[in-house]
Amino acid sequence: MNVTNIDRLSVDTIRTLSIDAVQQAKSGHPGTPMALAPLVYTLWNRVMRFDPEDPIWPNRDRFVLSNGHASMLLWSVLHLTGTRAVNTDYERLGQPSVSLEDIRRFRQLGSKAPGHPEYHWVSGVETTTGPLGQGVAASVGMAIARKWLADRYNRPGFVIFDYDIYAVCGDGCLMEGVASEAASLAGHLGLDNLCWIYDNNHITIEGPTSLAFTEDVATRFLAYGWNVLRVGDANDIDRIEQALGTFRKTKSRPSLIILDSHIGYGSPRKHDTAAAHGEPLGDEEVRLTKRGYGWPEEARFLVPDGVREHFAAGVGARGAAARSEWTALFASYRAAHPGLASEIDQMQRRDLPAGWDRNLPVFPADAEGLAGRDASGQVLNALAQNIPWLLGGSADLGPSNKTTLTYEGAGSFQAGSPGGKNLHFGIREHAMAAIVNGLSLSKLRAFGATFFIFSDYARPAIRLSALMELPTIFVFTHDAMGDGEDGPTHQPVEHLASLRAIPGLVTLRPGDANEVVESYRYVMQLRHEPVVLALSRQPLPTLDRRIYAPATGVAHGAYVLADPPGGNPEVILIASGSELSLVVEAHGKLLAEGIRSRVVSMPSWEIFEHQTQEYRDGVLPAGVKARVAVEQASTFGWERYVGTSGSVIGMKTFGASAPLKELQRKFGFEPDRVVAAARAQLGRT
Ligand SMILES: Cc1ncc(C[n+]2csc(CCOP(=O)(O)OP(=O)(O)O)c2C)c(N)n1
Ligand SMILES: [Mg+2]
Repeated sequence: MNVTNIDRLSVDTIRTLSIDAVQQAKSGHPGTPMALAPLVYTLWNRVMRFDPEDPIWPNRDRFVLSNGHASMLLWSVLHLTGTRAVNTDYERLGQPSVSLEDIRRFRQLGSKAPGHPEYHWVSGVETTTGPLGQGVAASVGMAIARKWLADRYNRPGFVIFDYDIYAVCGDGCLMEGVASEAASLAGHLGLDNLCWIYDNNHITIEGPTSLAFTEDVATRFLAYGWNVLRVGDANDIDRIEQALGTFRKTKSRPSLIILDSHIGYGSPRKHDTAAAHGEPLGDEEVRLTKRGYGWPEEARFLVPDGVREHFAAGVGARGAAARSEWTALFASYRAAHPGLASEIDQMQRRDLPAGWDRNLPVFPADAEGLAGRDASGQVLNALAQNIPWLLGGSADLGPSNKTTLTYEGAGSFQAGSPGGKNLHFGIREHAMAAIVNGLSLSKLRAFGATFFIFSDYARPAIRLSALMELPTIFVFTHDAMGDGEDGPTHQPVEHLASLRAIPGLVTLRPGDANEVVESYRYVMQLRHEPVVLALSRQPLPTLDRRIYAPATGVAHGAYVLADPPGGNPEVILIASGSELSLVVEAHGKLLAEGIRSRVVSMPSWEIFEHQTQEYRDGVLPAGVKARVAVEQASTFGWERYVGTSGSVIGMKTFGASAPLKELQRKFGFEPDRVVAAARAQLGRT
């Protein structure tokens, strides 16, 4: 074996930093970093093309720690490699991404060594992990993105994108369904730039995996079409390096490296036990473990001389050389292919290309109208032609969601056609959302689609997109009872309320075709916020904007669509989506009765909350207490806008299977109900 002292010293530095940080924090997960230190060391210092001076260099290899509880592995290696910080304006800063002081303050407020890897918080973290399975699933999106980027931008003599994606995962990740969905798709797509390394330690929190996880993982992945490799000793760094080399030579298949390891390696009493998973070793055990490693027993947070230099000579030198070679290549690429080079620049900064909103449709007034999903399909097709790196797809509902890009040359993303812009996620909503996150992390603009009801199947990844501050786009159609005969299994009720509760996520439920256009116009300009678009299945009347306020009001989240003659309203009707035209009709009836109503279109609570107090007071004047909100969804939360004395016409039960007209009658979504509620608000019954 070619294990030198400095290899061993570097590995044990990762181990002991992890042990000390967990011990100091009195919380955390020491066992897995102790076991996987040789893997992370080998991958980073011998294999990965990553320049610590520039952790956002576009052609770097990606490292995903899907078993995010082992975060000390990442904090150790980011520290030891001297990885530099980057700010939100993509500027490279002089200071370290993770300092030794941060590690001393592991899991403390403000430390750059938090409990789990957090993308928006620490430079060098490629994706937020902790909810098991999400990291590996997002890595599939990264691998798809890399294939797409290479197809579009590489040219003869110019290999601009050839990076690889490495993801480390444990038993937990591989038990999670989202990982199975993602692995199945990765196998189908033959993503040979993707390598998962499975920490096969037979331990989870409750004890040995014999309690609940006895399947043959290798056979399962072979069945998915993966190349499966095995390393029988997690301390054998040469064998690990060899397996990683085999991955790099493997064509047409993703690779799974099954690494047999021992959690809590080196701890005399906790080795191979669940006790090593999630609690500090304890002072006495720390001493014994360090003694076993041949480490000074009393030293804390020790980085021996030569270790940082060793990382600098390994990953540091290799990464710097690769990046400077790439930078020179990119300079000549810019001369040869200026258009493509500037696309890459814009994409990296999440800028939009000139003319990105060219040819967006304008819909004429039409009582019959158009379904939200149909308007969305037209807009997406226009945008995808204007923005080369806008792509996406549906979880097998493209024809229903109207998200299929149908223009000449849009193409289908497959192993043999990696330039296609239509992704086919199959019926895998959870993986779809995680993959869309992975595409967004790779700086593509990506959307994923399904029925609104099945947003539940994608919710954990939607939440992470908000936590990571990624501009992912979720296109959810069949947003209410317009689904009709499909019945309560397909009729969303609580979904808007629950998604509105996710911090940082923008929800948009446009009320007619022109509001759909303006929603996309707003969405495309976001850089750090994910969006859920809730769109109707059924046609919605296209409002006559010569009579009503322009749909550009969508950019304020809510706007006054109509007022009584001379203004000065006495009652406010608020609606979103399919209920907008309903309140417009009620407004007409109220005016005829001499009741001065105002109509507020409110497609997005969150965007409205971003407006100035003055603007919000202008739309919802405090003096007008008589208010009626109408939305075919849970009434939960509408008190915020109608007050405790206001009226909300919404859903308090599940829906039912019946034609839409009957459902509207049964659940009260009719103009006369709105008129009655408005009268009642004014005390005129
Ligand atoms: C979705 C999800 N469910 C549960 C948890 C809580 N949890 C954290 S680690 C863990 C056990 C993971 O076992 P394994 O992946 O084998 O990790 P090891 O203990 O071997 O490091 C669990 C259940 C989680 N983080 N995410
Ligand atoms: Mg395990």
